[in-house]
Amino acid sequence: MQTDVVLHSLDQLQIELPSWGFADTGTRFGKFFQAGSAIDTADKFADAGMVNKVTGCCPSVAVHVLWDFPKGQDPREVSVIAEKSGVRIGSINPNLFQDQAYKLGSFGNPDAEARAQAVAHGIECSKLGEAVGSNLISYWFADGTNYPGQDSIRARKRRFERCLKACYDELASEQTMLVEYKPFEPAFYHTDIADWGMSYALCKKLGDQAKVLVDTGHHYNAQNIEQIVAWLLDEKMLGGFHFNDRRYADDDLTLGSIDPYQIFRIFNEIHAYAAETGSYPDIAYMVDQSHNLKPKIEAMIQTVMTAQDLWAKAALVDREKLSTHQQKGEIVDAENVLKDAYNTDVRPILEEWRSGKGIAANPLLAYRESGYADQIEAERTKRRQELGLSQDSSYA
Ligand code: PSV
Ligand code: MN
Repeated sequence: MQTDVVLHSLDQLQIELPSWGFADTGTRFGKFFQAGSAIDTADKFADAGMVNKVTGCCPSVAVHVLWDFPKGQDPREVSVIAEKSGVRIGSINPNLFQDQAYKLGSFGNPDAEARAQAVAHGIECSKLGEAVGSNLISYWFADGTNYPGQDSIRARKRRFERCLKACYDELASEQTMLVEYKPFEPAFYHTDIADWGMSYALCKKLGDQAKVLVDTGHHYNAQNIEQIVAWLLDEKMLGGFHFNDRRYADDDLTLGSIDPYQIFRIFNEIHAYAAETGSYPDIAYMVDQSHNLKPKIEAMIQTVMTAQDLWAKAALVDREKLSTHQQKGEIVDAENVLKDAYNTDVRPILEEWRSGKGIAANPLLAYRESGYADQIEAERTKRRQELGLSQDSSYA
């Protein structure tokens, strides 16, 4: 087994956690509350810090501007809070979907005033990123239409081009704009950036600082995501991932819970690219999950452990052997090279990597034994009472 190769590859996998994964959230039908859920941004960082502590690979937290930066507070104070919990602020996520002005969209809205508001928010997010030392502005749009004829698809596309450009032009030189796509929801007839090709076309027009973000849940059933990843890598247009799994739509299930082999195949493309070019591409690996039923912190640790497990397996693919079989058209053998790697038990290597970092062999167990869950349940229940908050008064 090529242990060194895997150990080195694990050092490349830093996974960003979403601040919105620690607060009470739910489906549009209702929420099920957890006593230990985060009340405020400091709680979210503390919980993310705990996940980072036991996994050793989650040093940053994605933030949602509207939910994590209370109006009037100096954003730098928010980064100080993050640092106290042993994490830093990662990608900045503008919120271009909750304000009433966005009923007909943000960048695609037929109303120029609504578009101007959206652009101003995008620019504000880049400035905020600069203030807190974040280089990633991650755009997701709820934009689209619900009915044929509701708006001109091409006119909306051009509005998007103009608005994105206005935000892009204000990026600091070290910032990257990530553009996420999604085929449907909340818009149900057409989404303005429905797939990777649309995101790619927009980013290409903007310039080198714009890249495509692949949310694994934002595809139709049976879509070959690893092919999209391979193409984007080859075109140097892959900026980041939002990790989750899906069975039907954008289900935000735990990574690899439904189709772990798919995640393995995606990671395999990244390792193949690294083997060919000599270095790992600069990609932001981010979780986009918000658990309603599972205990939130445990679910996050489970996700990170699954990502590492599948990443390590994919790093084990024997590239030389694979290439030889591919050249000779030995299809069964080529496929088996992938299967052999996938079926390898990599837990001993993961334990070795963790022991090198001075962390426990089993992060989930370490978390359970830490007593953190009991502690935050008691403390946050008491704080809710003191503040006179009902359970669903958390920010997000
Ligand atoms: C939308 O479904 C999405 O995937 C976007 O990334 C958002 O930023 C995130 O979920 C949280 O709303
Ligand atoms: Mn996402």
